[in-house]
Amino acid sequence: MKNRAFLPFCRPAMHLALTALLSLAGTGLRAAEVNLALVATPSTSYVSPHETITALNDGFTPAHSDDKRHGAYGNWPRTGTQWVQYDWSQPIATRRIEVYWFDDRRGVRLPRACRLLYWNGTEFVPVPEAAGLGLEAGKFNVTTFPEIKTTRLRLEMEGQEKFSTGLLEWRVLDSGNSPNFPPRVTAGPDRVVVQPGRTYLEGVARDDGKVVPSPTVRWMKASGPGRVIFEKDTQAATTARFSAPGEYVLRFTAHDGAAESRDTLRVWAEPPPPAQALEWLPPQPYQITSPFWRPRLKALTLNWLPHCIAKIEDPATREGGLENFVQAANKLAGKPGARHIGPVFANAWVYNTLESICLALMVDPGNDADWRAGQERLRQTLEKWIPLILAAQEPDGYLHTQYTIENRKRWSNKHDHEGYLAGYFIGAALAHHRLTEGRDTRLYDAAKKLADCWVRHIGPPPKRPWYEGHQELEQTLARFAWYVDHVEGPGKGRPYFELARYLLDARDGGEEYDQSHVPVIRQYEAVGHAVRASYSYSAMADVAIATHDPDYLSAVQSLWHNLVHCKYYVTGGIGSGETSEGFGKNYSLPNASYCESCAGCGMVFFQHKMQRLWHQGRYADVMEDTLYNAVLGSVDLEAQNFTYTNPLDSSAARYKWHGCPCCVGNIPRTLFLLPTWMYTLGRDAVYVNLYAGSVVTLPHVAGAPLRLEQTTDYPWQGQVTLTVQPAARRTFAVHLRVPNRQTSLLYTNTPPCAEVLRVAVNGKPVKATVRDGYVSLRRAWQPGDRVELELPLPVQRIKADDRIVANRGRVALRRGPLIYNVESVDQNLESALAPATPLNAEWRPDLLGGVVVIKGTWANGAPLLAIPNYARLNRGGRSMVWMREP
Ligand code: FUB
Ligand code: ZN
Repeated sequence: MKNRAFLPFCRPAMHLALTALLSLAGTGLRAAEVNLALVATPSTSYVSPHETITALNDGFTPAHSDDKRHGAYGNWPRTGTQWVQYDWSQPIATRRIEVYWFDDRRGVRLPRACRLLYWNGTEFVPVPEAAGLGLEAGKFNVTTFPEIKTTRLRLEMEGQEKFSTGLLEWRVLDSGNSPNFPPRVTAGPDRVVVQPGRTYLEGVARDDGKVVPSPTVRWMKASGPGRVIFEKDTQAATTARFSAPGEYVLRFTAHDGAAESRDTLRVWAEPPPPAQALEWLPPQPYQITSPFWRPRLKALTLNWLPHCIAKIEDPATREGGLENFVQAANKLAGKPGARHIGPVFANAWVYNTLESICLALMVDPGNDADWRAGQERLRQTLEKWIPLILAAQEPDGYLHTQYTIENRKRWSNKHDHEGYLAGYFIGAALAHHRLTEGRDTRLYDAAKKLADCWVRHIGPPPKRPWYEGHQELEQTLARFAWYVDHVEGPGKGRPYFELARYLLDARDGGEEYDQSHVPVIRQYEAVGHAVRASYSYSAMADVAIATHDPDYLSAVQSLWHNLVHCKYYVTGGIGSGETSEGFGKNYSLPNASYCESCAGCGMVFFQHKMQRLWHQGRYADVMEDTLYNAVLGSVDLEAQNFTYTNPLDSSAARYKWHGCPCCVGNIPRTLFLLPTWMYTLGRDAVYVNLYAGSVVTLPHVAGAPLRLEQTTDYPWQGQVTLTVQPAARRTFAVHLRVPNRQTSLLYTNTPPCAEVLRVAVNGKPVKATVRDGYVSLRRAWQPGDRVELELPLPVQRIKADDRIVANRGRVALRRGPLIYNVESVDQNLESALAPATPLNAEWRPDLLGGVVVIKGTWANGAPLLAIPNYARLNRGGRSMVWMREP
């Protein structure tokens, strides 16, 4: 029936006779034509999370039906009838529309029928005598009809059986009787500018082209403490500098000869960071005594890594593993029959697991015999894997098993993860070199050979200009450059850093999806795929650390602000999943969130570097939240199962494996790097960013190694003892982080908590002044000096910014760094929690391996029990962060 209803509207595309009118360069439009779609508001029955409705009327002229350079509208995986619609603020008059269908030859195909409807003031009715309604790929399908006047047009499309539909562009041409529309203007995202740098302004003014063909634009200062110096205030794309620090509002105005529109953006002009960034602590042996972390790391060693190893070693694993290296080596040896298994990035879990093994072997398990035996098994794996992996490396250093097996043309498809895999390999090699204290150079040498291969080939002409679709090599090369300098002497790592920077600087003219839509230094809003974004921002922070380039400083600071203050989940997770595995708009944070585990890892890397750059605790605040919730919660308590996504409201159990196992090795490598996250180093200073019972030796503080022993039951209890063990008496500063539990402006906690209850040295209380999130103790330290610290751990109620629609009328709970969940196995989740109800923390050794729970009473009088978010969904049922308030 449905099909028949469509038939009258679906005729072969009409070929319009070309008029003598000139074409507007690149658009296919003729000079006198006005595309009213540009000033319409688009909507739809459904848009795929990884597509966008705004692609419909962005004025782009696609080159073919899968040309997604400017995004696409698609309704995958929905099938059947779907619609897209334009709304205008005043009635328009039209006789013609032009439609460019989207067809990716996969889930989205050309429709089998379409029809055009208009709003007659009461309802949508078919546009009479519509001729055309073509369904052809690779062109604008023109439909003409006697003039209609309306405020809304709707295009319905009927998909082919099993397939979804989509459009790249939909134009609506003015018949000459439409009114003039004022321009639609967008000033751009709010941002930070690090002084004395500039900000890149990219205002957008879209007009119907009436009165004058294009509007005149102007930038001006609306408010702010100093002068604003625009490079050219009459250009939409220009730059601005600021004479004094503070908050500014800039106004962008467009005038089309008759009507004017305006939009504003905010700029925070901030002072530059300290001249010297803090150093990182590379992987190295450590003891973990923390009652909280010890069982976690042990379970990863005894359960999770062996499980990953078994999957990777099993040639039947459909996602691919070690077998790909065997096959690539066969190919290199000229043996026939090699074939590649799994996605193009199938080497990733091998390398991440290899790195995790190396890191797991750096943990001193004390006298735990089981743990030691587990490490011994990991060591054997390492010895088995290394020769197999190295045999797959091509003679010139290139390493990517699918490329070798299939003789693919290198650096020809940015989505093939060549750099992503190279980066993960180099990271694993660095960890292995640290594990063996430089004695075994097999992987290190191979990593250099691989990096050198990239350095030889990739770069500005005469090398090959290139950027990678999935950033990872960028941040690893920056780390590797530092490490090579450290191992081989200053300057030896320089080419690797330069390549890292080049790979970032080369991004432009691509898509938001992989953060290549504009040059990275002009990116101020977190967009696209969240893992790629976090790796990209992390690598940008590396460049900022090494160069203090003002554009890089402004960009990373702006991205941090946008991420943390507009797109950040209270668990420290990122990526709502509203775009392909990526971000939605500001404040769009549905609780059925994506929050991929790899994106949590990327957040930790990014925050760590921002802390090194700015020496401020707020970055460690975010890092701690992400580590204790988003990342730690991605494996279950026994480390038998993991989860790819980390929604804040879910009934989905964790699982053993995934069709895209990118996170399986990334999670443990991030957790095993705990000492790296805990400490950052100044020349005569150490920053204590995290608290965990452990013994770690820092290679140099005030010119000599420094052993730090933390004794604490944090995060269950707030007392921390830090025993400082320099080899001999030395003067340096110990900066102790005082956590601020509400660094993100999206969330407000009651009671607030950003203080320290007590600081003492050798039993003597000292005055604790908190600056930039740290209490600083500078003195001549003797071996055995003891610092005591007491952090408050109140139960806090969290309210979300009202712009987060999903959490209106809801409340969440926190204690210390831990966010809490309520679970259906303990109570009815439809109940509400009244604002004044007392809440208490209680240690429950019998529950979930031993946790502090939060207890209270629901509004209906039933008992409330909340457990830490990381321990969620270990007992089945549903688990959620945000509870209803009455
Ligand atoms: O592309 C490699 C990884 O696969 C990404 O980081 C994940 O989001 C998944 O798409
Ligand atoms: Zn992942």
